[in-house]
Amino acid sequence: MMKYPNTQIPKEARSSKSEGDCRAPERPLIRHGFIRSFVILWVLGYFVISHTVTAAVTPVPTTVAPKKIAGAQPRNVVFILSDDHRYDAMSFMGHAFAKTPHMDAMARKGVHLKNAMVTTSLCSPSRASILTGLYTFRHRVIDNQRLVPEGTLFFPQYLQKAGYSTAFIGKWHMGHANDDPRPGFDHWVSFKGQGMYYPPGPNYTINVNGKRVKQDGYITPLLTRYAVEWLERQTDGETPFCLYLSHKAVHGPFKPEPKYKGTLADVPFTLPKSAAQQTNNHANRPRWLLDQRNSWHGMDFPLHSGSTAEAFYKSYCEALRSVDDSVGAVMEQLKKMGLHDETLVIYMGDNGYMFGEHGLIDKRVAYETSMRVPMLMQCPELFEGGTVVDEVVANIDIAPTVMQAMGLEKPAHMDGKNFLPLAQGKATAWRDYFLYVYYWEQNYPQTPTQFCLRGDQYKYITYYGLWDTDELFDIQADPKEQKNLIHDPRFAKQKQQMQNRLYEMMDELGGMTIPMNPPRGRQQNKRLRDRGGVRAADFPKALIVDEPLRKVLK
Ligand SMILES: [Ca+2]
Repeated sequence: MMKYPNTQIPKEARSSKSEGDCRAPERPLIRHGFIRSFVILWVLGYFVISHTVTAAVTPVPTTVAPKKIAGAQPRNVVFILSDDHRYDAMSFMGHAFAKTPHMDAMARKGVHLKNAMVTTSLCSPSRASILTGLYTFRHRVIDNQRLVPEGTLFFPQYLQKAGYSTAFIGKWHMGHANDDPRPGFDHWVSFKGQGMYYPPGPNYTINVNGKRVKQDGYITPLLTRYAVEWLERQTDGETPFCLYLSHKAVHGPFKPEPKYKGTLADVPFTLPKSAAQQTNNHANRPRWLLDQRNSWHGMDFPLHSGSTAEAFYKSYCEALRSVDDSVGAVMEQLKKMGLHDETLVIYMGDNGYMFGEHGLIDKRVAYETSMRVPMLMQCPELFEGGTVVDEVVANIDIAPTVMQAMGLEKPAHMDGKNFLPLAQGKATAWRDYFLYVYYWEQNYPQTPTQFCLRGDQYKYITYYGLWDTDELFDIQADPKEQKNLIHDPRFAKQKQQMQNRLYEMMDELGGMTIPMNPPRGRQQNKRLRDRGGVRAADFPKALIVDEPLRKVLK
């Protein structure tokens, strides 16, 4: 198992280095007095330490310089992204009512990466991680409200520079302001912000290669049609291509295609067990979580509506049918072109979604149903059908993986790793812990900043900047994350180890600053009075004492 490379100077070395500098007799600074020298050198020493930490992370370059892997044969890639598709809403996963025959076929004929996660469970940050190969604290796209920062590099820029054919079709959603073509794509079909399932009026248009074009009907088959038409044009047999098909579905409010609308109305539905107000362990769950239940992102007041998790979940799975059809249509087109066996197709969701788990709807949080995503991969020339990958792969790994498949080296600044060898049974160093981050935004104030470290057995979550309880779960014994072990003295050592490792990783990866944005957009902060909306939740039991901790202050 691989640990993230720690290229920092160890603590002992750091302190001896700055002490050594202080003692260096030949330094002219020493002549100006011990105290002044000490202060100056302490500052210099601090700079060396800060510089050392920053230097552990390779900066994003200012130029795009693809490096071809010697002897590698570039492969065509189709990357299909859906929006908010949770990891288990596929029929081959045994889901109660989701129907996904084409995704099932991908799992059967290809690879199911069953522990795929996102480093931040939110549309724009996750999409930025996919496109840049970077953690959120490095690309700094922390909410859904604005454009990417200046200097952001998208992996298709490398593909384009290498002479490959590239297309982006669908939802971009990093900023609402415009849908202009972004760098790295020869062909562009997109729309502002979230896009619309149906055109909201006769004059509504989308952007096709810089031209305003009317949206012709329901969005998912329309994007599929644009994708298939572009594939049809990739006929020279020499130029490798990369299609990035990015669906608007199945983002809420969920609107299924007419042929699927209402088809799940009568199927039985059971809320997840964690939706119940717990009695046994409820006392040590975070206050923010109990409060969120009655909020825009809670099951008691979902999107400030009188609707239910059941109604949401059913229309979501109905809308998913069209995304599944899209997967089938792309596969069919590749077959028609004779490229089916040699093309790498990857399907993925941009973040998870909850329908009553922990009393919540939506994503953002570090619980499994939020941070896990579906991921499937197919390429008969590379992988045996029915392969299952257990290792944790993530959105940051997509860029290095696609680049590897297309015969290009991973640029040194990217955080992710190529996961192709995992699916081929080849020995490869891999991560032992997975790091998750989410940053508070004023628009949805009910979800706090959180950092999470997920290992094979334990998951540690800290809510940063909040007087509340952190959480520790044994995700093997308690996969539904119902029993917060953080106040159990038997797990004190485990908690400490996880906490230490979390901050070590943040330090190694350049995550020890919290990115911030000025507020923008509406705030969804209402509570429904008749569901206990006036009062906040009780403090966790473990934080309450009955006696003063010290009788007298000495
Ligand atoms: Ca999303």
